[in-house]
Amino acid sequence: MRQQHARTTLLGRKVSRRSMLAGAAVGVATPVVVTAAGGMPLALAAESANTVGGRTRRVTMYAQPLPDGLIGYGLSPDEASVPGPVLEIWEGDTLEIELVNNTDSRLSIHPHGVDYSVDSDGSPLNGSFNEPGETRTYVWRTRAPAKGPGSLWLPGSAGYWHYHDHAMGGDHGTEGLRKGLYGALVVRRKGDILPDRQYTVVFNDMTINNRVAPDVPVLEANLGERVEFIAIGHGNNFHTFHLHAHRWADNRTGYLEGPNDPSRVIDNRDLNPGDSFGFQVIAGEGVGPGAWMYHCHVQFHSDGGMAGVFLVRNADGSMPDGAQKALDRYHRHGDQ
Ligand SMILES: [Cu+2]
Repeated sequence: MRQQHARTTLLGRKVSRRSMLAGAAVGVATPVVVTAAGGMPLALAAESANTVGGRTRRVTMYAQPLPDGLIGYGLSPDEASVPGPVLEIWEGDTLEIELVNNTDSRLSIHPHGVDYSVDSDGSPLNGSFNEPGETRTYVWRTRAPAKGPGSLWLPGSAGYWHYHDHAMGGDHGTEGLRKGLYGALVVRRKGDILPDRQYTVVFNDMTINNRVAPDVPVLEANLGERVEFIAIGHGNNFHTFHLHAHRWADNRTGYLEGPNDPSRVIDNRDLNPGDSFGFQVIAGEGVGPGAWMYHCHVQFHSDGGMAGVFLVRNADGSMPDGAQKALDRYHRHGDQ
C-alpha cells in the first residue's frame, strides 16, 4: 500500500505524490491524471486564477483489492491506496468520475459537500452503485456562493470534504469503509492559498488510515513549508484530532485572513464519523524542526495506536537533532 510522501515536482512546487488533478478540462486534452510524478496543487496553480471554476473535469477511478485485505480507490489499478487520492477541483467545476469496480462486491463512490442527482448518489437506496466488474459514471457539481431569496445567502461548495463507498456490505457501505474505500475531496475557492504538501489523515474506527502505531504514516515536511492536513472521521467511534506544536483556525480554510480574523485558533478538534476539516500550517513555525506527534486525544485510542509523527525536517531537508531517536521511540510504540 502506498503511503503519502511529498516530493519536488515540476515548476518547483512540492506536492504530495498521492494528491491529484481531477482531470483536465473537457475538450482541451486527454484527461490528465497526476500520479507519482506530480500533484494537484501544481495542476491547479497552472490555471490562471482568472479562469478557475465552471469547467467539467473527468477522471477514471478504480476500486481495487489490495494485498493486505484492504480495498482502495486509485487513479489506476496500480495506484489504489488507503486513503484514496485527493480529488481537488475549483468551486464551480463539475467532476465526472468513471468508477471501475475491480472487486467481486458491489460498491460505489459517494461524496460529501457537493451537488449530485439521485443517480450519482452512490447509495443502494437510489440504485446508484457498481455491480462487481461494472463501470459507472458519477457526476458531482459545485457552485460559488450566491445571493438567495431575501437576505439569504446560499453557501458555495468550497471546503474540505470527502468521498467514500456507500454500497459494500449493506446499504451504508459499512464494509467498504472498514476496508479503506474513502478519500479526501477538496473544493477550492478562487484565491485560496495552495499548499506545498498535502496529507490525508483518516480516523477510521480505531485506526489512522487503517493502520495503527508504529505503522501509521510518518508525514514529512521541511521547515517553513506550507503543509495542508485533511482530516476525516469514519467508523463507530468518536475521536479528537490533535497536532503537536502547531495551531490552525477553525474555519473553512484553516488559516487566518488577517490580524483581526475572529476565527478561533485551535490545536485539537472533534473528528467524528462523517466529519471532515482541513487546515494549513507552516511546518515548524515558531517551534522549529523536530518529530511532532499527531494523534487521537481520546486516551485509550492513542494508547491503542492512533498516533503518528509529523516529521519537520530542517529547511535543507536534513534530519534535525534528536528526530531519529524520536522516530526510533515511535517505532517501539507501546513497548515501555
Ligand atoms: Cu479516537
